Amino acid sequence: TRPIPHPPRRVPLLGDILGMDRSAPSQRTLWQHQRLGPIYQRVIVGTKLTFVTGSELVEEINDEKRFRKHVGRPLEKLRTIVADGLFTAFHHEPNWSKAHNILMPGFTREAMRGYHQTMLETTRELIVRWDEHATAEFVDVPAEMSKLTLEMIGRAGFGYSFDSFGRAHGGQEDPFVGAMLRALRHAEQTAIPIPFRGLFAGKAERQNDADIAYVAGVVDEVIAERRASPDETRRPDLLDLMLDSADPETGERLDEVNIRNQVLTFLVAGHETSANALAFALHFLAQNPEIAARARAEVESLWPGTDRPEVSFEQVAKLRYVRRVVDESMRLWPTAPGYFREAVADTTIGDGYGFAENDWAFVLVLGLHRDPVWGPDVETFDPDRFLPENVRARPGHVYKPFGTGLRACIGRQFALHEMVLALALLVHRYDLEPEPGYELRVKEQLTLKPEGLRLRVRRRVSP
Ligand code: MNH
Repeated sequence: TRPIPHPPRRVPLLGDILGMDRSAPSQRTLWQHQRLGPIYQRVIVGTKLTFVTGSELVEEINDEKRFRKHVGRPLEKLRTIVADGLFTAFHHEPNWSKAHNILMPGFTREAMRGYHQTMLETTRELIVRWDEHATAEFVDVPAEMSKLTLEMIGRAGFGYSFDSFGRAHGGQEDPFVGAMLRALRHAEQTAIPIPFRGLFAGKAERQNDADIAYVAGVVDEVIAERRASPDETRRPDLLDLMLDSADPETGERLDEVNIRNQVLTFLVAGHETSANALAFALHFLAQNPEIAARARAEVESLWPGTDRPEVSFEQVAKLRYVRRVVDESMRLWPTAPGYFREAVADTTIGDGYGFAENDWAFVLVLGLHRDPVWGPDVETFDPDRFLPENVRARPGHVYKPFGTGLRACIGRQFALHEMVLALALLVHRYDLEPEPGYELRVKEQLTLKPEGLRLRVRRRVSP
């Protein structure tokens, strides 16, 4: 084997601690790759952190026979909230395959058909609000998209509304949302070690315990409510699947605690990534009027001259250009910036980079999506990269916004349907105007998000 490249300046004992950036670790890692090549390693006090981004190396690391998902430190931290839920389960935990088998029917094309109307109505509620308030002011795009996607997964998955667009909370968000987001941020902050943090953390820890307890209590109520009033006539949603069906392999059902972990997992994994991807897409549309015009031409051709389009399930799959806008947004800014893999047994990748069993690497998708196979102009936003002939000309493993293998995103179809639908309705109804002088800054909180993105939305279609 040969040594993996590392940053130039090693500090005695501590190792490669120089040049870390806690506030933007993925963007920092992208920059390191640009200097050090497709694989590099930091050794910090004896702990190896390996980063991979090159197309050929990623192809090997994605090989399910040689590598599997690794629950990296940020995911491990989330386990205080969601334990062995699908996203954070270790490969050997029996609840993973049980829950996977039970929930898969909730993510088929037929299941999407069942969620479609809910997604449509939720987007219409957002539009009603934007019509009332937004035209004069700038819209806080990431915040609004976050409400939208949280409502979509809450309602479609569990029949639960956070009342994000209502006035029940005097314009404030549901306390569940605040508690969940605080707990998430807390898990993230403790994912990166800071010496002596524990000494000052008493108050934050107590708040966190209270937040987790509150969130768990709300989910238990949702489950209890459903148990008390089952509805046989409704299409089964994710909650029904978990309450009423057994794993075909083992014949076993999910236990109460695991169901709660899964509900929280879906609320967490299923809303911020989609919300931020939608926000990036709206940014790129606002910045590229000719691309927005093409997207608009496509939606206009489906719904000419109507103010309130009746969007059918099948029509969403016909929005090929809008879909390419979504795909290209996730290429430049994959909102899940990467994923962890670990070696199943001792192995080497490339020409001789050694991995012992269980050694892990972080695949920086942010960098993979800028690999030379994408051409010379990787920073340019160009949806036509996803024209079928261009997709066919590239290897499949260079576009991985939803991860890879057995543990890839179970919600991919859900996310694509909601994003294409919402984006189509928004460009159909509004002209998007950027805030003068805004330059994209990307904030990292587990997911990537366009920081401070505000747009003015002007209604296009008159009533
Ligand atoms: Mn999602 C896993 C990205 C939307 C539910 N998701 C993953 C992984 C990536 C990912 C990457 C793999 C992580 C890893 O290897 O450690 N997910 C996304 C993106 C979007 C997204 C970029 C939107 C855009 N995800 C959604 C939605 C849902 C969802 C929507 C639910 C409705 N995701 C999951 C779950 C997992 C997951 C659950 C864990 C799957 C498993 O390990 O079995």
